[in-house]
Amino acid sequence: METLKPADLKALQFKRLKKTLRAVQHVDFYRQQFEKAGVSATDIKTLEDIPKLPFTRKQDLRDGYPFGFFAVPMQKIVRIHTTSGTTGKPTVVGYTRTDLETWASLIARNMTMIGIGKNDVFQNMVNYGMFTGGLGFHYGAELIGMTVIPSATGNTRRQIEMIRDFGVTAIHCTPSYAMHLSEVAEEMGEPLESLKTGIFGAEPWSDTMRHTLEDRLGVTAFDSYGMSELFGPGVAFECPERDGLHIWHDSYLVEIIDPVSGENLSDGERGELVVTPLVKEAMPLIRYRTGDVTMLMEDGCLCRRGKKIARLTGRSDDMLIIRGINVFPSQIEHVLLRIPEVGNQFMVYIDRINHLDEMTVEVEINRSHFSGELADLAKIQKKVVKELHDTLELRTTVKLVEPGSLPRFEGKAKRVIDRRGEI
Ligand code: ADP
Ligand code: ZN
Ligand code: K
Repeated sequence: METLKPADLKALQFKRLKKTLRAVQHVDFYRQQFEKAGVSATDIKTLEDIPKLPFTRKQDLRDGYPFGFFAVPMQKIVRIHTTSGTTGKPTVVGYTRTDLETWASLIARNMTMIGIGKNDVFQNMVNYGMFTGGLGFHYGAELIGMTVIPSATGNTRRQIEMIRDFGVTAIHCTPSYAMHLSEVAEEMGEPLESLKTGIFGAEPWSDTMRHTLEDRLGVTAFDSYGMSELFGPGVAFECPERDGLHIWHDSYLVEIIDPVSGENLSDGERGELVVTPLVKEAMPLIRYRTGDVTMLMEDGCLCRRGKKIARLTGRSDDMLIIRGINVFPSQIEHVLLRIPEVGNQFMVYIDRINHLDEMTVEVEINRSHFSGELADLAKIQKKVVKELHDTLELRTTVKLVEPGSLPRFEGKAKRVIDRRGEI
């Protein structure tokens, strides 16, 4: 699949697209959408006809809650997961037995690509419940014969003991949790010598964060991208080049669109990722608008064929607008990670005071860079305000707090609290 010649890949994609178009005819929503748009499956004669098809939005899935998007009878559904609900009510996804096998093999492909396999001991430190990252990675890792430790989340000290005692070589968790893990390991004086590979995903993280995690955990860090609507993790993954993520074009048809006009963008242009999965049985989707921002890169990776996508900087709806200025939480993270006097955990509060947006950033002081003098504290605070201003072009209030006092996250971090809507 990963070395198919472009013409053969196109033929396969088209065959699978046709099958998907037949499958969605079992879903009321699609029958209505196709009728509204005045298109039918027979109008799609080549892959280039895709823009004729209507989009599917997250809101459509919410409206179809719980099982409105299932294209097969319930007897054929063997598993249900939900999205994390980061941006609203969680939506439901269903899987047939074949879906579960297909999903596991996609993850196995990713892990094989970065060179881990049978000889590795893999600790999967994410939620094993409704979140797709737990069972998804579990089955993928088992399929390639890794020794899997389903440690899930919680009890970080115990997680660290297991890494040490079981000689864990590869871990999977959110980048936020990885940061916490490294702090606790440091406190315990555990060097985590066996670790080699870190797979981090489920939320945006910067390259600065990558370097910090690699330093602190002694791993090579790889980015993993996915979403429940597209099975879960396993959609796109960094290869050893670590310059963009390979997305499996035989399984996912990729478009990048202008989120406002809906027009298709060219390679190298940043926009919203739109995906038509080609291998889903229980819940096929057409032109699913992921809400995630990326671009298609040129097809030139040293390791395998196919255009990669750029790392995901955040969701189109992550962006905060503070006094008219666009701010991504990842920019704040980037600034703070570069300042040694403060720690890596932060919280952002946004309030509207006298009709003006006010942003407050709380960050922990780094004890090893703090003399204990009050004057020193003021100096550090000034520095953080200035560095944030240089990057964001926005004046923020900075509160320095005790090390260890800010929340730590086991799954996806929620670092931004927008209180502007509250009375
Ligand atoms: P929810 O959309 O409710 O958070 P999911 O658990 O399905 O539910 O999460 C999928 C979303 O997580 C993606 O749409 C994307 O916004 C984010 N995400 C997943 N992996 C990454 C990654 N490697 N980089 C950036 N964002 C990611
Ligand atoms: Zn590659
Ligand atoms: K720092």
